[in-house]
Amino acid sequence: MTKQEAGSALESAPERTPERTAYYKRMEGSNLAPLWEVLHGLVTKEPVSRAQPNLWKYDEVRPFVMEAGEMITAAEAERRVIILENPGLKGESKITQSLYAGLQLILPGEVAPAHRHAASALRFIIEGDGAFTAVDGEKTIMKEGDFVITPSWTWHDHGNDSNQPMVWMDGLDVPIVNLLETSFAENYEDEIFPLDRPDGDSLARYGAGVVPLGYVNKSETSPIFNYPYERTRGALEKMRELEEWDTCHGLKVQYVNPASGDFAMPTIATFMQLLPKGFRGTPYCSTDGTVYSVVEGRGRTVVGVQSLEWGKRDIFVIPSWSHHYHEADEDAVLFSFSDRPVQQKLGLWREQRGNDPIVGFPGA
Ligand code: 1HN
Repeated sequence: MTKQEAGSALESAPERTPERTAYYKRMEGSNLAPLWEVLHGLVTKEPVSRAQPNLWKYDEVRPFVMEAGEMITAAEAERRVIILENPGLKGESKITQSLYAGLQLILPGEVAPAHRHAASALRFIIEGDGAFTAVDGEKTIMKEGDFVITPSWTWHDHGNDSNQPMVWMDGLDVPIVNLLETSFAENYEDEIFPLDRPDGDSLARYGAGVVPLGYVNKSETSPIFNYPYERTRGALEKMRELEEWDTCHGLKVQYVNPASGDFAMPTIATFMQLLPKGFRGTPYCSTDGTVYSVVEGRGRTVVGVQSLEWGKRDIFVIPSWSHHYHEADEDAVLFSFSDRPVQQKLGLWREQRGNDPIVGFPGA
C-alpha cells in the first residue's frame, strides 16, 4: 500500500458494485470519472508526501561527481550536474515535489556557457575555493558555505580560474515553473556574458545596511547575489552570546532581501542554523519539504523510524509534514532551503512543534 492509499484508507471510497463499475467504464471513453472514487486521495486530511526522507553521504556521492568530470566536459554537458533524485520521485528530477537539487562540478579552466531561464536557482558551495559565477554582468568568486543566487531570467555562466575542482549544490524551482507551464530558456550567443560591473558590487551596495538613494528593486529577488559564509557564520556566533536556543531549531537565521525584508528569493526560502554540541532537539514538522546541506559538524536527524546520520558536506531531505528532530554530537551548522515563500504567499504554510496545535490556519 502506498502512502497515498494509506491516507485515503482513513475513509474508504463507496462500495464498487458491478453496475457502478460498468458505469465508470462507460464514462471513461468520454473522458469522465466519478469524484467519489478518488475524493479521499485527492483531498487528504493532512499532507501525504510521495517524497521520502533521504540522506546522500558526500563520501559516496563525490566519486560519481568526479567521474562526471572524466565522462563529459562542462561545455558539452552545458551544465555538468548529478541530480539528487528523491527515491519516492525517481525519474522526475525532483528532491521534493516542488524543488530540484543537484551537484554541479566545475574543473579548473572550464566554463559552463551563458544562458538564462524562467527558473530561479541557488548555489550552495560544498567544496572548493575560487570558481566563479557571473550574473547579468557581475562576477562573484565563491567558496565553501557561500549562498549564491541566480534570479529568474538573468544571464549566467560559471567558470573556474582556480587550481581545484569546485562542487556546489544547485537548488531550483523547476518543478514549480513546470507545474505552472511557464518555462522559457535561451542560450547566449557567446560562451560568456560580458561583465560590466566590478566584482563585489552588489554586496557592497546592498549588503551594508544601506541602499542607493531612491533605490527601487525591479525584481522579486534580492539584489545581493552572494551571501558569504563568513558573514552568516559570524551572525550565528554572535547570537550565541545572548540568544535563547530554539528547542527545535537551535539558533536559526533566514536569508533576507535587504530591500524588502522578505526571503532572498521569491520561490525559495533559505536558512542557516547552528546546533551546539550535545543539542537534542524537540520534534517539529512543517508543510514545506526541506533540503539540508551540512556545512560543519556531525549529528543526526530522526524522521519517523529513520535516523539520518549526517556529517560535513552530506545532504538530506525531509519531506512535507514529516515529524523530525535534530541532534548534534559536535557544533553543527546546517544550510537549508524550501518552497516556504510560495506556500506563505498562498496562505497554505503550516507548522507544528511537538504535539502543540498546528500553527498557520487563517483566523486561528
Ligand atoms: C541550470 O541552468 C543550472 O545554470 C544548474 O548552473 C542546474 C538544473 C535544471 C535546469 C537548469 C545552472 C540546472 C539548471
